[in-house]
Amino acid sequence: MWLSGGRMASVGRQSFGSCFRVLGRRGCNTAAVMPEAAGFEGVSDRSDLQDFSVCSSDSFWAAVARQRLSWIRPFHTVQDCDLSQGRIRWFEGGKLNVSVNCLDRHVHTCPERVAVIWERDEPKSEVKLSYRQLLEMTCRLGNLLRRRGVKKGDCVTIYMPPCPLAVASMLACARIGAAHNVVFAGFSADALAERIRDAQSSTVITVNQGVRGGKVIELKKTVDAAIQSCPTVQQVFVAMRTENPVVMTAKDVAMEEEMAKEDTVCEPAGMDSEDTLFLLYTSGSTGKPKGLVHTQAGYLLYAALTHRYVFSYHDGDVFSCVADIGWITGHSYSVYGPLANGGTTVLFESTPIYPDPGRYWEMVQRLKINQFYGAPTAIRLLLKYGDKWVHKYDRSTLKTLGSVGEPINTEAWEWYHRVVGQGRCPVVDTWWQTETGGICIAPRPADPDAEIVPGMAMRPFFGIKPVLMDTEVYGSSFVTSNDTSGALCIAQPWPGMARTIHNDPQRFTETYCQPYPGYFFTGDGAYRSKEGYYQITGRLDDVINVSGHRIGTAEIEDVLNQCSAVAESAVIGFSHSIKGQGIYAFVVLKKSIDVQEADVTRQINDMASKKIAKYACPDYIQFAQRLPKTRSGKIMRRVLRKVVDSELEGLGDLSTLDDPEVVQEIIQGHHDLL
Ligand code: 6R9
Repeated sequence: MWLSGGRMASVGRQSFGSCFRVLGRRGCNTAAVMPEAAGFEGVSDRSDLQDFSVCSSDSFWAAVARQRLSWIRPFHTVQDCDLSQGRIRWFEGGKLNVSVNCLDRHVHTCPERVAVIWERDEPKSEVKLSYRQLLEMTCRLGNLLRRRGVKKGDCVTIYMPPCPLAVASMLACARIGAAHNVVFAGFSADALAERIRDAQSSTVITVNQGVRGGKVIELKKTVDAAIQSCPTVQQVFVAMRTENPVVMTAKDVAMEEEMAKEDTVCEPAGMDSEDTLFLLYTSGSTGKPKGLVHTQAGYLLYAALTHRYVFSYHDGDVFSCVADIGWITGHSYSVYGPLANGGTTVLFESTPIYPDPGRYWEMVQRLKINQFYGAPTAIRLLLKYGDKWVHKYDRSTLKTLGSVGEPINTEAWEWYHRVVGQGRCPVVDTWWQTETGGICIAPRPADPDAEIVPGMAMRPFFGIKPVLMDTEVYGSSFVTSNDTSGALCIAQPWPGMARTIHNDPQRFTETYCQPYPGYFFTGDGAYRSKEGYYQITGRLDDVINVSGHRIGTAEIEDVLNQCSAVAESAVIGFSHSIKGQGIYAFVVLKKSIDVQEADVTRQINDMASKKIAKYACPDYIQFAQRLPKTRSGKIMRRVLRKVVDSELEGLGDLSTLDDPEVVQEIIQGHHDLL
């Protein structure tokens, strides 16, 4: 798998002036790399194609969009974007329907091909649905939504675990022109309510109960509690995941019963390219989650293209992304990417260790999975259980292994590659975000024998131009040299990127477009190696990543500060061997209240799981008399981070601290806690 260095030179090329050059090489193999690129003049290999996709971005995306998507009406303008203004518009004038692209066109050619394999929590009880069946399910639901008043432009909240009805719900919204807002079914009633209110949904779709790792989860009850504070909600569709009846109220609709009455044909709405396809909430550096807006054509195209080329997906392959559909990874690589490509996608409802740590690999053997896409936190967990759980099962069908959500450490990468993939499957460490819509940096596509460096995302995808900015100087120009680090930005728009933040376009511009005017700022730091490969080094803002769940420290602080005995708090991330990052909370109690620390700890954990989700509970709580603050009153998180990381040598300049003695108290408290 080791590649000659020549190919890499183009990856690291940073010159804006170097527009696409016709290299005049003979023996064109571009069609083999990417059939859509067959007509590009002067492009004779993958490296040329990468250059072309960036330098002649409009020609590239126009050709790919025409060939990959089915249009009701062709677009007249490839793009109209100005990153400095936060204006991002692709394929205007075009009309299409996303559900037709994901279903109907495959039903015409191969109705009985398996679209979805639902790997239920109960092992060996998978359910398969053909494209024809998934289309019928989607149409019945689309008709039901329409009959019950859901219109083009409405936003439906979906609170369901991964299952065919959840996929059909997403596609039914797309069919009738409604947007969806999928909320991770591990979120609490308060977190769900906040998202329903922000999205102003009048319809919620859920299941009676969820089942995960053998445990029953009361999802319908959570919805009941959430909608108490959501005046917009008029109806709740309830599907039956288990046989246990739940109390139905006047707002509730028995989903399967009502769907059975509907027709299996549903007229698809003609949607403009830039109509909203979905909202998806994600954490930022303030307490309030951001509802990122993704639109129709550009998102679908980018999800489909990255799915096919990053994972080398071929017709007939079985693709398995084990992320929950409540995250962007589930949207792009369990649902939209694979289905737009007419693929077979596995929906995973369980956990990596249920009923035992062989679950993934037993599933790979039974379902003959060809591409497996998972999170480093799960790989690190499984690694600790030993190789025997992997060796027990036949993994010879596997061709590509993927990793997403957080940096993958070398030990986990090596184990994934050597033990799971028997050293013969490329491991693609894929970097991207809710904001980017799809994978932006990954080792593939590249020549099949191209080098892959452990723990590095490496190469930009077609049309992506990463740049590194000097973190000390906001608004500065990008760094051109290699073997350097900086703030990761993307220099030009691509079709999959989020368009705005629902209800808060100004926050979108401020967060992503203004820090480095004219560039999309990702919030991550990255290193570019001598060869021009990218490695993500972590967030530059106050966002941490717990087991792949992205969460703002401000969100957790918000909750802690609501506990009656808490005067103030500061939350930071620390390095954790399985979760990637853990949560460390510094808490100052109110002097006026007499409480036991153990009671406050209990209250904090209850509040964090009630207001956000279980993963938001702190791993450590350090009670302190006061926090280190600057004279202007800002908590010096840098100092807290250094103390927790035991880097006492590098505490840095403490001269702006109001009272430097606090630092000694904090160090002592940390010492006592461990
Ligand atoms: C897809 C997804 C995005 C943040 C992102 C970064 C981190 C994602 C990564 C990675 C290192 C990778 N991240 N992939 N860090 N290597 N391969 O995870 O979206 O939930 O929005 O999180 O996750 O910090 O900025 P999202």
